[in-house]
Amino acid sequence: MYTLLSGLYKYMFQKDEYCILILGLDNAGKTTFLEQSKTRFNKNYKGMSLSKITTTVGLNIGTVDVGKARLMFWDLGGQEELQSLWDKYYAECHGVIYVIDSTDEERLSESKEAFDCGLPESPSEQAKQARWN
Ligand SMILES: Nc1nc2c(ncn2[C@@H]2O[C@H](COP(=O)(O)OP(=O)(O)OP(=O)(O)O)[C@@H](O)[C@H]2O)c(=O)[nH]1
Ligand SMILES: [Mg+2]
Repeated sequence: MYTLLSGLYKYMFQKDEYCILILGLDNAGKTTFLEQSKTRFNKNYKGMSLSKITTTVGLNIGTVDVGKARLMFWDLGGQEELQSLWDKYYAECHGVIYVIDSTDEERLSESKEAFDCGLPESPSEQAKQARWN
């Protein structure tokens, strides 16, 4: 009976959790995107003033509930010295959002290079392996 009830409770209230990595160059707008998403989807979240957002040193985590899914966003700093950390988080995530500042034309090729170098060549294989190991 307990198993039945706990199964029903989980079915009704437990959310499926997914980890989403937010990547991109420094100053691309990753943290701003995360703050906007939290404000839009989390009813009781008041949001912080966008002008108060400063460069991310390390990792910034934010959670957003969408329907029956709980999305845990990992917003990584985009500075060059932090880009070497991207692939370590990449192996553990379910999805990636790559943010590009389309108005910063001078850095578009740098952004492409960071995307090509910062992530493994065969993403799905590496992600699958990480999940099975
Ligand atoms: N006009 C405009 N400004 C934006 C937008 N998104 C971000 N910004 C501004 O761009 C700057 C950098 O934004 P962040 O969100 O801190 O960028 P980031 O990608 O998190 O940067 P790092 O943490 O250094 O990797 C801030 O001054 C933001 O206010 C946008 O959509 N439009
Ligand atoms: Mg940031």
